[in-house]
Amino acid sequence: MLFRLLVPLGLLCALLPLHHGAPGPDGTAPDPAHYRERVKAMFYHAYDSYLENAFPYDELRPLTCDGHDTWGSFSLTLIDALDTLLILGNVSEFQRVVEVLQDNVDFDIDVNASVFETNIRVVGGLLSAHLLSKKAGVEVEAGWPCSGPLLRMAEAAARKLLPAFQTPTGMPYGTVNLLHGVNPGETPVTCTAGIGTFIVEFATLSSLTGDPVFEDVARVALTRLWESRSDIGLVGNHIDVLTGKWVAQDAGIGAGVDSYFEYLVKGAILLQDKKLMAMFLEYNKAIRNYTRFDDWYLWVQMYKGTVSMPVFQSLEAYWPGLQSLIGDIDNAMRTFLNYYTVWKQFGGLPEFYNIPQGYTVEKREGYPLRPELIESAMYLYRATGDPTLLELGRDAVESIEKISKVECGFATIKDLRDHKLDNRMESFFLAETVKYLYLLFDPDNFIHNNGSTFDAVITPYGECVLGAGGYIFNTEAHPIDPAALHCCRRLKEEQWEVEDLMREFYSLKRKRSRFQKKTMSSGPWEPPSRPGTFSSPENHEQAREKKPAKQKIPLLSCPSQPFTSKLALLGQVFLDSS
Ligand code: DMJ
Repeated sequence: MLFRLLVPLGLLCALLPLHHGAPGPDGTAPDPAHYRERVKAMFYHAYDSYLENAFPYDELRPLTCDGHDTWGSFSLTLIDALDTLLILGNVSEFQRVVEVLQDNVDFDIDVNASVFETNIRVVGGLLSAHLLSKKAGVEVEAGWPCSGPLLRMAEAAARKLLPAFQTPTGMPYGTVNLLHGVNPGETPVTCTAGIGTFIVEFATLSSLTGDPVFEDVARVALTRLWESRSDIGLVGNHIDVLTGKWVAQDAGIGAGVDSYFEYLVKGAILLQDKKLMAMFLEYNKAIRNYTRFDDWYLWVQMYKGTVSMPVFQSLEAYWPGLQSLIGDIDNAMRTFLNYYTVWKQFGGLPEFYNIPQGYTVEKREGYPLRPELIESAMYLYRATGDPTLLELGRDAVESIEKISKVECGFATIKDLRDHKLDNRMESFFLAETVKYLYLLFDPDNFIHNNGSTFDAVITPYGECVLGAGGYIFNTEAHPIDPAALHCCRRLKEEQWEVEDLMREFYSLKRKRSRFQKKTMSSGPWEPPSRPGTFSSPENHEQAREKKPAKQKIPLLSCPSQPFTSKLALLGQVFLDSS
């Protein structure tokens, strides 16, 4: 029986009892039921408007009530919003959209796309929706979750990204043409996050499809980044993927780097990979030593550790959530509260905030409805039940509705000082911001499952457990069921089995030819009575006992086993009955 009992600290945190509805400091905790409805209404205000005014374009333009392509030409908002539909309980619309996407989205297009964004939004969105399809009542095909239309789409999109990884360092280019591959003359300078943010989606793809190429390229890129860290253990912001030289040497936890750290932790939990976690913990030490001041995180020179920018960026607000995943709740709360003061000051998080001056930074006064602080509030509320976290949720709903709601959706806030708006609604608003808000106020959502319920699914490779919880959100908030990574294992194991047989075959051949040479030189050759046994009669006996035992393992069977839901929380296929 194959058990993986390494329950990560973060998961334990997620299982802690919560104290819903406890009064806040002012005695009035926000009412979760009320805010659930408000968040739902926000979602449909934006989503319906996208469908009506912008589909099939990537994004809605909320001020002109039309659409435009931004990150490709993928109907991106629809892909990004799909799993949010299920989280809000709308299975019929989920089912409809699955059909719509199959009919409308094509990746054979002459478009220069961001490798990073296509991965996190398109591949991540499709993978997550694929894995949630059954729960959403989609009639899945035989072989699901190891096959299915959304998985094929995710794979097709990811294959379009693979040429970007063909560099001398294995670190990918930032942009790829979906039809022609990497453009000649493409800049070789990629940001750190654009190199280290693939393992969650790509390892999931490899596990489901049986093709190791995705996980392999993601791991090579991670290893190269790790090897490129400075002597004091920090990474910079941009690197030349042809030479491996750092081009921008600012080290911090925000823009350009953020999801690299996030994926070391999430990759470690998803894959139960201690090496990835060890890398993160090393970085964490250096980050704390050189960049942390009073629970703020600054930017420093990666080789010297000297402060280069005393700035907080709104993208950095994912950090307390990440800290909570490694069980560092106290530090997480302190940093969260620092960031929350900035939200209170402006009714949103400006892109950059000058910490010593306590004010926005020129040309970075906007708030494009980002999710990060709300994301951290959701994780921390799961871990602590502290009502302050609901208060941030309440403030977010109130201020987003007040400042950014327009007739055709929600508009990016161009400047938090005067509430001027921009004609843009990024797809992450429906993928992340609304989703994390809803999950903050919905303690009973299936996403928060603590392993007390689950679905046992029969796959062509045996029985596996799905939907037991422990979901890992990719950096675009698309939840991946970690159990799913074990459902299609047989594909891999079948490959290994074949490789073993090949190895055995060739080693026999080699031994036989050696034997032939030997016997030919010492006398007439006779075939050995049993292949592979050239010596004593005992060996003949051992081989006779060994061979049938090996043959007893059928290549494609996976008998079910009794199990407990808690142990199955991270999911696994039970391989034999012993
Ligand atoms: C999203 O696309 C992802 O969360 C990414 O990691 C960072 N930027 C946006 C949200 O702010």
